[in-house]
Amino acid sequence: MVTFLAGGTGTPKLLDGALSVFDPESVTVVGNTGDDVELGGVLVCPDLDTVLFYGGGVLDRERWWGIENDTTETDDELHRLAEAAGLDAGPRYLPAEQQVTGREISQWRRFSGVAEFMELGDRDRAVHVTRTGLLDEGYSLTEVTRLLADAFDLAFALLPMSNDPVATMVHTDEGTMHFQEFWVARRAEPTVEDVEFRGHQQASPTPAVLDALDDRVVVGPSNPVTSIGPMLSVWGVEEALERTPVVAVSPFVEDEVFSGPAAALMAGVGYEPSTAGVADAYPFADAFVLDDEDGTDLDRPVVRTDTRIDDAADAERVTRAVEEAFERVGATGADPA
Ligand code: FO1
Ligand code: CA
Repeated sequence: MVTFLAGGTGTPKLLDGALSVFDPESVTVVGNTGDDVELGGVLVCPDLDTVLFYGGGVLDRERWWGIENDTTETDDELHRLAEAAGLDAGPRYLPAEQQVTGREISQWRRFSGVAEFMELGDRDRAVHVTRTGLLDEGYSLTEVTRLLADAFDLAFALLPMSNDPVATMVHTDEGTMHFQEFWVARRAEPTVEDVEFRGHQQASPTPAVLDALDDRVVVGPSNPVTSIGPMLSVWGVEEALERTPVVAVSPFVEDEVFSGPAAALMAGVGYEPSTAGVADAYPFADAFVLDDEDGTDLDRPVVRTDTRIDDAADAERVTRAVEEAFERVGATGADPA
């Protein structure tokens, strides 16, 4: 059995190879939910959905979010209406009342649907409407995610990190904003001063997540701060990772990051934006997979390979390196249970 911690695009890209190296039935993916937003009355879970759509074979692989060839008729009409009515198209926060999920944290991640600032495709939106409807009926996010995984015929298990809401808030020189406002609306332009996982003290990992963290864990080449950080902020998760074999794949080649805002976010929270900083952020990791061209000296075992992932063959090569790293720390592929 093997568990992947996933957020953003890094780990989903690795899964593309992992699911041909590992038996999909032995794979569990734990998804970040710190990026989640309530937008236009529906709960959007970008990091769960990227894995859901990947596993269902419908992911837009150009953007690594949303559904391929999705139409945007509803989104287009929302923009037409807002413009015609003279309404501001920026992110519009809403008050905490009338929350989608009935929790206080909603006020930090809840946005109006007026000229929605994130594009939701029509099929994508159907997933959010179903998810939100089920949550309103009293299902947990874990149960809802399982039902959606069934609907998309996933061959592996997909779990949200928690049933409790956590909101990744970015403190910048232009004020504090939700991660999606920072990333989508502001294109990561404001200077990051700190990152906070609002609600994390009240959030707990689910029993299913704690179970999955008893197995070997792969931390994919996701952004350590906003993709993996929210999971680590939840009580008990780091402790569980201390106890189990963990291999992490660096999203950096020394101080060059493959994609996304990881460097600015790491610097903002006080980690060196580099492989050395990733190792500092993951004290529980027992071994690392680094790029061939990454000469970083670490205090833990390292397996090197070309870590750029552009296709399934690349992902398979990196997964083999992950397997080798597990062997290096004495964790075999056999299920000890
Ligand atoms: N990213 C964008 O850059 N622009 C968007 O309009 C946008 C919409 C969107 C809708 C649903 C979804 O699941 C993801 C979406 N993303 C969009 C991606 C998302 O902002 C990030 O890639 C993740 O949150 C990072 O992990
Ligand atoms: Ca460990």
